[in-house]
Amino acid sequence: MLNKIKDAVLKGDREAVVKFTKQAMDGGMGVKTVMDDGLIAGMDVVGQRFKANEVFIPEVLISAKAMQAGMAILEPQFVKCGIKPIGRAIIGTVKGDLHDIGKNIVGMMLKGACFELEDLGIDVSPQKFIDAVRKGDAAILVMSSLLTTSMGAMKDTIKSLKDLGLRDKVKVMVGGAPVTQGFADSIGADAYAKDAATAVDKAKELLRC
Ligand code: B1M
Repeated sequence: MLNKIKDAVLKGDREAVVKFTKQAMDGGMGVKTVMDDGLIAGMDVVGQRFKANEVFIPEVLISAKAMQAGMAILEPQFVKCGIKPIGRAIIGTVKGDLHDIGKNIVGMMLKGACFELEDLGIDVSPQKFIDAVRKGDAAILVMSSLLTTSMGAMKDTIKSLKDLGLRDKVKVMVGGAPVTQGFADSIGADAYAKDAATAVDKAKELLRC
């Protein structure tokens, strides 16, 4: 079944992704297994083919949409909370970067762990992050970057927070494929997470809950 999901993502066959994801869930397969070894595994292969110039942006987008349709089926399984959120988080993909699949997974899992989430979307400027921190009572700011060229925007956002005296108001977490612990340390982030599950653990650690 996992291979069928993976193959359907690869082909960008949205209907098949939905069908097989539902079948896997109905058959009692774990939500994390379906996500990691089915949907994300399929997207990984798309990534390898994209890198090797075997597929191009339109095919990647079609696969991404198919994958997200599968994620939408998993989401209710993640989001099973009580009434009181454990904290508020702001999330966004940084300026210059339009990748949102990983960011959405991180957001979905934070929601699943009972964080209240404000999703600022993609291509989020430092100013937009600052405005959101200023206006709300968010405990955590989560930035995602998939491009080496957009990682600098994380540094700019943290610097702006410092310059405006807002750095102590919020914990900052960063992640995304090119981001490393070393980079996170060098820009003064409070935490780095390599994947969505780790992001949830780190967010809870930062709030000590
Ligand atoms: Co883009 N792209 N892309 N792309 N794309 C990559 C990232 C790339 C690695 C492909 C490659 O060359 N091998 C490469 C970046 C190279 C680099 O800078 N290091 C690249 C490039 C170059 C580009 C363009 C420049 C291509 C072009 O136009 N010539 C362009 C840039 C556009 C822009 O952003 N300005 C571009 C465009 C696109 C599409 C629009 C076609 C599409 C995005 C669709 C969308 O997101 N809605 C796309 C895609 C899909 C990819 C690949 C194939 C897949 C990314 C993905 O969704 N992975 C990718 C190759 C690859 O990664 N293998 C590639 C699945 C996802 C679940 O993983 O996002 O890594 P990921 O998220 C993980 C972790 O990283 C982590 O948790 C997630 C789940 O566990 N994580 C966090 C993410 N954010 C986090 C935040 C946290 C913590 C963890 O905070 C605490």
